[in-house]
Parts: sequence; structure tokens; C-alpha cells
Amino acid sequence: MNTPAKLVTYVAGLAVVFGAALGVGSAVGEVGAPPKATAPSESAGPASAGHGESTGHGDKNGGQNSATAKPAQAAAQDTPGGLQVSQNGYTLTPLTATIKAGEPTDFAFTVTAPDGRPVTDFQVQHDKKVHFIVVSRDLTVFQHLHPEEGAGGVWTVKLTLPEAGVYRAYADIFPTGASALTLGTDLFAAGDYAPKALPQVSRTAEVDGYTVTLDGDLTPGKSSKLTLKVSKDGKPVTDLQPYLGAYGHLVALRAGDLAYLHVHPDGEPGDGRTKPGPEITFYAEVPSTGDYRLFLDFQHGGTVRTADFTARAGQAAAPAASPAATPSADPSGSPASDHDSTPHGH
Ligand SMILES: [Cu+2]
Repeated sequence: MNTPAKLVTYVAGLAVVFGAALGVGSAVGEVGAPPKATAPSESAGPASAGHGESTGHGDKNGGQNSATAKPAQAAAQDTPGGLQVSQNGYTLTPLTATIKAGEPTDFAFTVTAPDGRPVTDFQVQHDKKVHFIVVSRDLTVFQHLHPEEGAGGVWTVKLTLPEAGVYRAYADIFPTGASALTLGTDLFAAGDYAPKALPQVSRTAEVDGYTVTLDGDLTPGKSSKLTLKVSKDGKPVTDLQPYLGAYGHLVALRAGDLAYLHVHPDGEPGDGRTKPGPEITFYAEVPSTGDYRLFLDFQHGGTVRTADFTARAGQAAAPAASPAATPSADPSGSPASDHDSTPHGH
């Protein structure tokens, strides 16, 4: 229910910033020249980079956009989730100071409201009030956890950071009366730390005898359809089990800053059109070119497993923009370059 509304708000936010970017472009460029249709890949960078400034420019377009979004909210929506420990007055506050590598820890936290008090009223999203995602900052460790609600707005989760290092923890929440947001904080486990390289771009992932393939391309600034196909022993899996109200749950994180991105499943169990595999479809929107880590949770045979991929958004191999603003809507031709960019297997 809330997801479409969130998407609309987010798209509206992008529209405002996109409009602001065009406004800046035409103000700086030749006067009287018709504003060129900016290619999506060109506009996505500056639009998503200039969050701070965009609010003011957005005001200039307020007359056009007043019906769709308030400028201040639009700017907040434009910032990817997970990068801030505090947003819109809501703050993620860890209550557990020390976590030792490899040791299960009862990690506790609150989310405080603008009035400073812990939030106790959350909307359920995908079957849970709080989705708690933990990744190593090198994006090789991923955990999707669901904390227990305690008295006074204190949440507790059994957490094991497998190795020494720096981790990012996200609380994906929807405080009642506010809007959905994802707060993030760093976690630390002391000890020798050897960060791993980002796994190579790949369209295939193996986990526990399952093979998951990724079809579709991430296009900056556009809702991108991703289809993940699950097979086992060479046969398509057609009896996936619902997990968190869907046949799969996909988290997308940007390499470099670990921005947590919007991903919406297409369809849900029992809607009369969504099949329990082998394919699971999502719509993901990435704000920029670059590499992203995708983590797919799916349930089969009573066990939830995670398949992970590194995917590249945009075509880094072809930086020379084609003069014609051709929206790269058709994904044909890109898989080949993905293979070219992975000369060495793992
Ligand atoms: Cu969750």
C-alpha cells in the first residue's frame, strides 16, 4: 500500500531536481537556445550530486511543481537512503558500544523522533516494522535481520560480525506519521582488517547449490527492471516460498558510499499473476553510474538464502556521449561489455 505512494513521492522528487538541473543548464547556457534534451546518464550525476543546492533552484520551479511535491521534501527524497544517521528529525541511536568479531552480541538501538523520544509506532513494511541490514564496508558480508521490539522503543537483535572490520548497519523503517526512510550507522569490530576487493561484475550467483541469474540493466535515474531466475541442479525452481510478503527481497547498495537504494518487487504471492518462480522481478532505481551490489534473499525448502551480484550501472566503457540523446532503453548489447570487463575470474 505504502510502496506505490513512496515511489510516487520519490519520482516526484527526482522530477523536481531534474527540473532544477535543466533550469541551471539553461540559465548558464546560451540565452534563447532551446533547452537540449539532456541524456539521462548526463543529468543523473549533477542532479544527484547537488542535493544541497537543489532546494533553492527547485523553488524557482515551484509554480510548476507545487502540485506534486514540496521542495524541502523533494531534496530529502533525492538523497539516497542509508547515508545518514539522522534524517527528517529521526535518528538511529545504537545502545551497544562494543561488538567483538565472531561473537554473538545482543545489539540494541532506538530510533528517536524529532521530539527526542524513542519511536514506538512504526508501520509494517514487508511483514516487519524494522528491517535491519548489516554489511561489511567492503560489501562482501551481508545480513538481513529483524530485531525484536522491546519496551520503550528499544530494539534488540542477535548480531555477529564475522570478522574484524568496519560495517554499515541500516534501519529500514516507516515511523507512523512520517515517511519511509533508511537510517545508517557504522559498526566496528576491533582487530586486523583486510578489506576484500569488490567482487567482479557477474550475472550469475551460486549459493548452496542454487544458481541465480540476473537479467536486466541498471540505468541511472530510471526505474530499471531486474529479473532474477532461480534454478537448482539445472532445473528452474517453481515453488519458491513467500518471504517477507514476496518471493524475493532485494537490497541494492552502491559501491563507494554504500547508499541504500529503492527496490520494489513486481507483484506478490496471491495476487493472481505472480508465480512462485523461477523468475522474480524487481524495479530498482539507481542515482548514478557505477558499481552496485545486489543481495537477493529468497526462500525455498524452508530456508532463506542470499544470492549476491555486482552490477554496473551505465556504460563506463563508452564515456563519449552519443550526440543524439538516445535513451538506452533496450538492454541488448550490454552483456558483452560486462564480460569484457571481467578478464580475471575469482
Ligand atoms: Cu527485512
